[in-house]
Amino acid sequence: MSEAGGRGCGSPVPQRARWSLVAATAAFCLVSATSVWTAGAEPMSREEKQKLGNQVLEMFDHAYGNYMEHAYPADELMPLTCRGRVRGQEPSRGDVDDALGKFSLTLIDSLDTLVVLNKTKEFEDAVRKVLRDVNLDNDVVVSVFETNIRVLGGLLGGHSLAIMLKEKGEYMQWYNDELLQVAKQLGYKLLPAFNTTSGLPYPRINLKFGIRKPEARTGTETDTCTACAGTLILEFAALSRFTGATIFEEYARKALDFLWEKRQRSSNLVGVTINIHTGDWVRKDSGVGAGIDSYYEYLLKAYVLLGDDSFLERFNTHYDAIMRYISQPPLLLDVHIHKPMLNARTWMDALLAFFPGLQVLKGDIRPAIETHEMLYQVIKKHNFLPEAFTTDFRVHWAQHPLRPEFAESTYFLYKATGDPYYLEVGKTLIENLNKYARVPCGFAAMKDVRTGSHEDRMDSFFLAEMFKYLYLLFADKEDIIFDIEDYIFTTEAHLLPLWLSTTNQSISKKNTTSEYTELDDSNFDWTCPNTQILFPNDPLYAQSIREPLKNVVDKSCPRGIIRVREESFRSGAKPPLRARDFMATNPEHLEILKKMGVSLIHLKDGRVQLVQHAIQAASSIDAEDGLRFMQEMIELSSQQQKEQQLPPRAVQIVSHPFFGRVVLTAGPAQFGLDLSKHKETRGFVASSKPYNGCSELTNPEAVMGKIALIQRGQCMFAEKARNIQNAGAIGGIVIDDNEGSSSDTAPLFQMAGDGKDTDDIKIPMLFLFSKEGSIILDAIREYEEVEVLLSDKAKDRDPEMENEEQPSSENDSQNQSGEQISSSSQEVDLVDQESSEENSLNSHPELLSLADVDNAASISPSEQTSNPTENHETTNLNGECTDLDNQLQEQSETEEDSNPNVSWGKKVQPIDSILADWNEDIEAFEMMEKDEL
Ligand code: DMJ
Repeated sequence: MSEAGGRGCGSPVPQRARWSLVAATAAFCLVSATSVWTAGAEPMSREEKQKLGNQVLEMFDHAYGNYMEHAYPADELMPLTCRGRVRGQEPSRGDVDDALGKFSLTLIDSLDTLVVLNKTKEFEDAVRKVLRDVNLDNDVVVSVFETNIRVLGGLLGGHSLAIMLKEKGEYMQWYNDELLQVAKQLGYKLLPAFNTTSGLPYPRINLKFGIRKPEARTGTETDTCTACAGTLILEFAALSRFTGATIFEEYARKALDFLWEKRQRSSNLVGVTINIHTGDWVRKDSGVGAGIDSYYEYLLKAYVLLGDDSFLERFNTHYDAIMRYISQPPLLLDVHIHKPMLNARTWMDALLAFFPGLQVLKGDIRPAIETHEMLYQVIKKHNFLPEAFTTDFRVHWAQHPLRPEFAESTYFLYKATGDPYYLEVGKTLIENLNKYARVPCGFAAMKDVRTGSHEDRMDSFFLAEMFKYLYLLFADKEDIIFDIEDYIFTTEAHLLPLWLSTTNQSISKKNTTSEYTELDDSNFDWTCPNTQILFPNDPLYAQSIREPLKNVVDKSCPRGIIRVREESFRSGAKPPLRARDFMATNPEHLEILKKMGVSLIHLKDGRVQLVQHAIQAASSIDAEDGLRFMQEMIELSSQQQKEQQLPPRAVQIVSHPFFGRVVLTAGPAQFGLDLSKHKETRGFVASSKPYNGCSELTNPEAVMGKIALIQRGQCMFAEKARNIQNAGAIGGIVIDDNEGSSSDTAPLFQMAGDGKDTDDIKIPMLFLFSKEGSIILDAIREYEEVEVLLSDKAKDRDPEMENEEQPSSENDSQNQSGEQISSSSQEVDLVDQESSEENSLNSHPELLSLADVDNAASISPSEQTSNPTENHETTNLNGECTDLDNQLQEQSETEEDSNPNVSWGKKVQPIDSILADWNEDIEAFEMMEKDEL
């Protein structure tokens, strides 16, 4: 450590102080930044900050209190049904459930948050509960990564603060390292996962039986994600250094060494997934979000915590590559590790929102401000960051599980700049959480940020991270009972003390390899950021960086911002044809296709099929353009398919005691009132008799003027609609008859018509899976009168909703924009889910097919998929639309000279190797298409 201490942050800085500067770079910046801050966003008064801090405390109590009351000792709270999530007792959600090990996950993940939020008494109780109740010997298969960051990290964070409190002399006087003993037990339980030749851990382990034994039911996996294998060092090293058992740090270091070895040597990037036996990259796309994120974070933080220069060298090497290839400010876009100038995606995932925070720690503030601002614009549009969004800021995956990454970056940027703008950002996050995610029994994840519908899910990281970062954002030093700068945040925001760097250091000494000394470190930044340099007498520095990005989301053009690699601009050549611009009737485009080795086949049914034979391309560069064109076409077509489907709708319970807080995701109908074009429909609910709604209702007086509940099955959806409409219902909700089905686990679908004219159906019809439906049925049992709102997007919950005491159903019918209710009934065949899904598929005959034909990809897009003029634009950062050709031309002029990689792709490659590369790309692309977060 002393060696590192001599090089970092200026030699005169004493070693102890240095850790603090590096670990809490942000705090260092704050000291300087607050002193220079004089203008820009209005400063926030101490009172207002305290008010917001108190609001965070109240919100935490609401989340934690409901978990403890209704879910504990279960792993997580299900905030809509107000009960614990116990693995095996709920329908499986796939990989997400691998975080649940029947070890009271949320309690452990919340331990150090309690101390940060000054709830010392509650912390003491919580530690006693962990020691009394938590069992680690469960026959359950868990994710090694999640168990490490949430449970091992939670126990170590709890232990770190327990010993701090004990030392202070008031609380935890009875504590004798008991949490550390539990952590050690867990550490030993995870070790069998490392039994691979590479040293990379298996992704999952059975807590009771380990791996590979038949009873373990795991250990046959071949791949893991880079973050999964590369996010262990902080917790494992802390465990080793706290206990003296060196094995943990050794194993984590070995895994990191292997990943470093396997980096793609020419780009210095890593892929998303790796084979744990061979070390081959399974997915060769690379970004800073899902699958890789915390690998980078842990390299930098391992340097901070352990003082080992090799980690900083590795981090800086990767960071340089990230900034060269992935960073396209304000965007961060995935690329291929072998062809890093080639974008692998046109969308970003929400996990990358942590990156600006990491850039602050690194001291690279400008791009951090830019990316954070872009993300904030997306949040302002959708209230939350959708799980994935496109380069032109449309929603790609609409969920939001209350992730904390954006709050984390906001906190670090505030610490670095002292700019009160970031306090306002935090205030917006608090408001949105209360307005859209708060439910009577906690906070519910967003199922769809566009509709405001909820998922019955409150992940433990919400308590471990979100409240910590939000509270710290508004807290002054005296609001926290210990010095936060003495600790480093793990990726789950658990706190590890920096003094660990000088304790039990034997492992780091042993493992210093010679390779690192060979690295050219002339570009390496060994110093901490200095706000005096970052903001040279310019209090408006951060604001001036944000300003051009203010409208980046609203004014973005449909085309989005897509980088095109340099060789596309080779002298005299036009930029390559983009899939969005392609017109099958444009002779010039057909000529370009031919050059790229792409042939166009007119099929009998009117569709066209594109097939690429790389060998027929005019040159290797044209062939590569062709490959990219095909990839874009695949992505474009699948996007178009998604867009052609009706978006989900929302059923919002507005009566007492819900007052709009519970929003359920509902499937739309291809018939009846279109809720996206009409005012929402509001009314009390009533069950129809017969419940399946397949014949004339026998209780028309009960459903008249109300929203009828009908069970799925036995007849067509349209028939049910007609029957309830004839009885005078103003809307209908079809509830799935498959018990236990849920939109958490099954894809939503649209209710198809009956193949005949359905214009006679005037009322809105929505579909709920059984779990969501039973929330309404339970509410009726408990409160009798239950009023709901059917809409395309949940209405903002406002005080009005709580005051509006049960409006009459007559008024509700008038809300229907005077729609006439006509009656007509038709005899139809029986229908089930399959047939209605089939109908909706049939309405999209242009569905894609992707095939390998002699090293060629084929695709069948519709002929009308593009518009040559409307889309021939991209956006600049001022939000103005500019001509893509000009922009690319300008870019090429500036990049040609300066970019050392400019010759990449101009190299003449043997055709065999190009073909092999293309096949790899196609495989990777197919893999990405299947990939989910
Ligand atoms: C957290 O569990 C950790 O931050 C992890 O590194 C990735 N993200 C989740 C929360 O989004």
